[in-house]
Amino acid sequence: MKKLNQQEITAKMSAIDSAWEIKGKFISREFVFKNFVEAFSFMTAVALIAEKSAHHPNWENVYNKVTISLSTHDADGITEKDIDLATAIDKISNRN
Ligand code: H2B
Repeated sequence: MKKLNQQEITAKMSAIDSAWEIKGKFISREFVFKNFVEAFSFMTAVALIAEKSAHHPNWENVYNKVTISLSTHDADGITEKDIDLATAIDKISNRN
């Protein structure tokens, strides 16, 4: 999977939620939920998709907040796989 250049990243980011930000080699977004159970159930849904697509998030959970950072380790940067996972994550977060 080929690493996207800055211009490609900017173009592809117009298709995902505007809350995603470029942070170095990652695209990153914070999600805020009502409580820990809501946050963790979101993480469970994301985990299943990540495992299915063999592409996994870096993330942090503090009570009702989940911060997700996506990057492709194998490419040492942001690829189409990160955009695809971000798209799937946005869909999950819009379910409730
Ligand atoms: N996740 C992420 N975020 N980047 C990768 O390069 C990556 C991964 N590689 N999950 C996958 C696993 C690879 O190691 C396996 C063999 O598919």
